[in-house]
Amino acid sequence: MADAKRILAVSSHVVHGYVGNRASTLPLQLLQWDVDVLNTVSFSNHTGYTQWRGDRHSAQHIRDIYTGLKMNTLTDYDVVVTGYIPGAEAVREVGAVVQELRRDNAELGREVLWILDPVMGDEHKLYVAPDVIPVYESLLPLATVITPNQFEAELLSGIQFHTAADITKALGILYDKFGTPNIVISSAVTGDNVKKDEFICAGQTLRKDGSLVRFYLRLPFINAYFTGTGDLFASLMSDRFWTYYTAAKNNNNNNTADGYNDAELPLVRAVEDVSAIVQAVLRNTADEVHKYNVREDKKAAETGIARPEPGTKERRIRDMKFGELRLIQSQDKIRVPDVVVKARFD
Ligand code: PLP
Ligand code: PXL
Repeated sequence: MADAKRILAVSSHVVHGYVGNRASTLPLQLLQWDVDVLNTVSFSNHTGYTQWRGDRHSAQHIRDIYTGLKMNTLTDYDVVVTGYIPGAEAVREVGAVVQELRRDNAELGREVLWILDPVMGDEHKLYVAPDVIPVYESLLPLATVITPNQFEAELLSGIQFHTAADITKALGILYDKFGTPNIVISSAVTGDNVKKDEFICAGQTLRKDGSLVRFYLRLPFINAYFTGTGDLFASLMSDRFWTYYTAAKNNNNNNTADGYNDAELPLVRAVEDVSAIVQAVLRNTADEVHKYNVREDKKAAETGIARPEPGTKERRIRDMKFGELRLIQSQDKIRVPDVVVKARFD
């Protein structure tokens, strides 16, 4: 039997639905990871519903939980993935915890990868406190992989994405500012030179010789907005990047600069796999949402009782739960992705 793969997932807990750690845990377990789950908040549901109850956990709570793990020598992780942490102090504490556990592991000759999803907002809106931004800026240089979405990449680079060239420019700026060796902008939609039915996932990885490789995937746009997609993306990146990175580390018998062709670089292969899985989950989810809408429209026509107007609170309360990611229903695609879109290089 292969050694156990251990990951610490630091993100939100919701009682209902699939965001944060609730979007990460099942996929990682399906991929054979022992997942340790450190929750940064405990909410009834995600905040996109606009109404929720529950608490944020303090920086002290996060530290306490880590201390308990450490007392029992449970901190020998292969990977840490961090996501939704809505307060600056808590982000700072998570940063301190990751640095400490990396130091402890390094003493034992173990490398701990850090997949850092700088969760700050989406769709032009910040959904964490603004003082979280500088804390993330201080942590990005320490991460192995960062996975900002478009909003976060624009915020951190200071570049608005009007064209695909802006995405490339932002990747360069992010590297100049933070030096993170692996950067993935999980999804971006630009105005003019991208077809309406596509979006871009773009990445940049540092080769051993110090050069940067940039790549992008043009993926079919699924016309629906789902919460938890970024969390799913980051957790799957943790699995795939670790897998390809570890294989690359253990195999140096190739003749290119770091033993790999560009198309075989760990980040490139990871992004291809992860995009395929996320697309499959979103397609399943969008199909179910469509069926739900057809059903509701039919019911409204039959009963003569109209559905609440789109955009109203009443409609949101009714519909939101049908937009939760269909993870359990997508487990075959999570285990074995169907990669059809390959990376292209600038
Ligand atoms: N770089 C990035 C990040 C892109 O997204 C694209 C196109 O989508 C390009 C470069 C260049 O694309 P093309 O060669 O299709 O013009
Ligand atoms: O997917 C980001 C996210 C994670 N966790 C919680 C959220 C959100 C976004 O709304 O509310 C609790």
